[in-house]
Amino acid sequence: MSFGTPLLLSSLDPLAVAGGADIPNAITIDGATLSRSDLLGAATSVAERVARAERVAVLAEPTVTTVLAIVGCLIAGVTVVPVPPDSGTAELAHILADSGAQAWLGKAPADSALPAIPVRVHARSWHTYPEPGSATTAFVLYTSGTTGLPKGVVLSRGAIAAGLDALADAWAWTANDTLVHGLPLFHVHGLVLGVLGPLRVGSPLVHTGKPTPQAYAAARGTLYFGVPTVWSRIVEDQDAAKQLADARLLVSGSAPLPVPVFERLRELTGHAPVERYGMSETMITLSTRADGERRPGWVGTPVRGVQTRLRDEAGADVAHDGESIGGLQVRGPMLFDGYLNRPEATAESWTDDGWFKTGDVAVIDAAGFHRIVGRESVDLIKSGGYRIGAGEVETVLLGHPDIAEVAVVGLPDPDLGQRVVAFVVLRGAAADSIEQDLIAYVAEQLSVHKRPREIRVVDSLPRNAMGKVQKKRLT
Ligand code: MLC
Ligand code: AMP
Repeated sequence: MSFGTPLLLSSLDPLAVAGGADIPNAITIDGATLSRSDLLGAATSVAERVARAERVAVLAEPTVTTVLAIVGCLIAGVTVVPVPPDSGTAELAHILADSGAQAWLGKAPADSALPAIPVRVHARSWHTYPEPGSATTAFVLYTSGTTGLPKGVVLSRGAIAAGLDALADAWAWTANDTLVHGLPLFHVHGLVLGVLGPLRVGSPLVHTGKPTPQAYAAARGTLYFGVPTVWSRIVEDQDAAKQLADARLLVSGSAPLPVPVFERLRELTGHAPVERYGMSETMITLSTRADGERRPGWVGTPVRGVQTRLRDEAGADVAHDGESIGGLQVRGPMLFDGYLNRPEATAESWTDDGWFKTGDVAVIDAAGFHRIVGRESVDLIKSGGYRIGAGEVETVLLGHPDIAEVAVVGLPDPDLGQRVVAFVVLRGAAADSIEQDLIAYVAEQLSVHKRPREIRVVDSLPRNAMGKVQKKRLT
């Protein structure tokens, strides 16, 4: 292993495989298991096909093909744009145009104008490629902002390597672990931590498809990743939860873990979950530690290499006294390189002295423990761990002929944390099925997880004297 080096995936070095370090069950996904040497041989064959491209799109279904496409690109130094497999037409068109992806690698959506480079699951190559430099872009990950279309987060190999090594340190994650999760492969959590993490550490991965309580229980791993919705569904299924007692570490992140879920998980499994905090732009910057305190409602201390601070609205320092609230700013080696094609948005997200403004508000106590209090903007919604921009959903709904005005908010939800609710003012009488029609309309344009769960038809939206919608009054 090579912790501390900037060489992403150096533990996939063919010499290690030839030297007897093969792992028979390196990855299990979609019912198939690949050994490390199979994975390496097949991914190198992908690398040979794709090596002349600069940037390719991968329809990130949880399959062997997706894993091979991504690892092949990492070997060849080609940038991957992971695309949510359920992307609607508007979202897909934006991601392809903005990213400049030259081709699909693996499966392509129907009717796509881009060429597709096939991934041959059974092909093998043992060619060796020089390790691309750590400044090479590994991924452009699309993520929603408060307004406008999703922005492409440019993540380098060096940032990913630093981020993964810091987590291996915090969680005492080693080749003796078996990681289990069933998260999507187009975000930091499921893809970077959940696929590249085990490859770098050398621990087998079991991807469960959907992250159901039964699948988590059956997988018999040592290390489990989940968003809070996954954990809250697991504690509802006592039998499944009790089967996680043999695990080493249960890790929650991507959204706040409700304290009652933390407590119930501890009761049923005997494990206090590790909570960690991150963003697409920063990877994981805060975590409780395998060997440290786990405090319900708190996300722990900075991981290796990270510094944090709190600032008030005027930019002044906020005390680390466990009570004073401020905007959380971070810096460290796992941060992104900027938003693709968006120099202004990139500049706005950094302070003049080089700290990244997370947009989250937090408190820090005297021991350096952090609690995330919420977000600065009501327009970024977290539902089931997915980040959804209210503005993006509003823009789509305003394109529907029956809608005169719309405000999209995230209302508290016991299962999803927040659920997407659209308050709409109609232009006139509409069909009885208008609510279902509008939900389906959003799913056609964006990803299905961005659909409102509820549509509420209202006569008018609450506005202030300036005419701005007062979203806090929409409950
Ligand atoms: C959903 N459904 C709807 C609907 N929304 N039907 C009608 N209208 C709507 N608005 C349907 C679904 O299609 C599904 O149908 C069924 O209802 C259940 O949907 P669900 O409640 O959404 O459950 P599920 O599909 O199981 O999804 C829950 C979940 C998912 C937790 C599995 O939200 C998830 O995978 N979240 C992970 C997000 C994530 O990885 N975030 C990380 C970001 S990175 P059917 O027919 O399919 O059953 C990051 C950095 C960090 O944040 O810190 O990690
Ligand atoms: P994303 O870019 O999808 O990774 O979303 C990042 C956002 O998720 C952060 O800015 C936080 O608002 C939220 N988040 C991630 N992890 C946590 C956590 N452990 N607790 C609270 N919020 C979290």
